[in-house]
Amino acid sequence: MDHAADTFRTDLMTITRHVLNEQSRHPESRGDLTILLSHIVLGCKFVASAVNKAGLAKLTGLAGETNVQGEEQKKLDVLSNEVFVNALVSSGRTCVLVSEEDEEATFVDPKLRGKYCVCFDPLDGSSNIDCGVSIGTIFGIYMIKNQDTVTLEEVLQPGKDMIAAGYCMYGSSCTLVLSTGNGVNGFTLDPSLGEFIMTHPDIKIPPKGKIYSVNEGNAKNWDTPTAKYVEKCKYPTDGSSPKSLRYIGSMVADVHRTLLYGGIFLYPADKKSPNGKLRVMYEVFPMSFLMEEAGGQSFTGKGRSLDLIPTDIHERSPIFLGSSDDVEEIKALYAEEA
Ligand code: AHM
Ligand code: MG
Repeated sequence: MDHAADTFRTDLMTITRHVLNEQSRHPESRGDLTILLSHIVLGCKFVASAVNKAGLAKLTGLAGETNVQGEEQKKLDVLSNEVFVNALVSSGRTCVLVSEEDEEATFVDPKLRGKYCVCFDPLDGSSNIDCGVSIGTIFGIYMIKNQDTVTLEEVLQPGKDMIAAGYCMYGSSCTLVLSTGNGVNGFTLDPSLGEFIMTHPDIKIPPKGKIYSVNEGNAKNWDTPTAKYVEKCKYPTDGSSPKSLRYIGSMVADVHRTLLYGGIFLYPADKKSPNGKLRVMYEVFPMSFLMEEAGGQSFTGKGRSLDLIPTDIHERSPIFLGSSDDVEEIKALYAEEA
């Protein structure tokens, strides 16, 4: 009898093994995406470790903190951006980077260029950093036709053209959720091995959920369909039970719960912010890609989120995403309004 196997899982599906398996489904592939993803994974491990130590190392962004050497400490979001920029550039597989932290897109030195464009939010959920609540990294990957002549216009592609997307949540555990266009899988960082191990194979969102997630503090400025929808969540008229409200204020954590438990996450437009708050290229698109790959839907109030064609790298859009039946309801309310 195999006693070791009783106590330990000894055949682990690491994220590297999974990505290599995916690669073998494309015999023409030269492994570039595999290399790029391994650099992103390294970035996530680095940021996870910095987030874990943040309180101790005084990295959390309390303005003006200095360390014992008297050097100014970098804020965690600035540090995370540097980590990912370095990881992506050094992969030799990227030509353009779009980061929430950088006003302009970064065009990689021609000598280090590869065929991918990566859009990312290195540390999302800024209001939760200093109090130790879950935060995360979000990324989306596009292929560029010609890396030597790439222009900004080519970077402004609709979300449906992405070839991979994912997020890493720095929470009670560190979880990386990834899709390369063939379903969605979740991996949890085993700190003793330093490896992401598959813990959530082939994630499918339940078709209908019991939770809605929105910043209700903005309700005074909502449009009619959003207001009607949230009213229905609280006072259903079809005899069903009211939905529960859960809102963390970190998109990665709110979307992760929505993906696993079902329900709907909303960051709608309101009178003060007609385009909502969340950014198309590195928040709305990657999360919408994952949601659709898991069998859910993502809607902007006008149409499918992944059909948007951004005109600016930091453009915003309203977003309603989650269980298919729940998103259908909000779509119907917007259709009534039209
Ligand atoms: P950030 O990029 O400044 O961190 O803002 C994005 C975050 C999302 O993680 C979250 O969904 C949203 O802002 C919460 O916003 P609000 O505080 O308005 O509810
Ligand atoms: Mg953000």
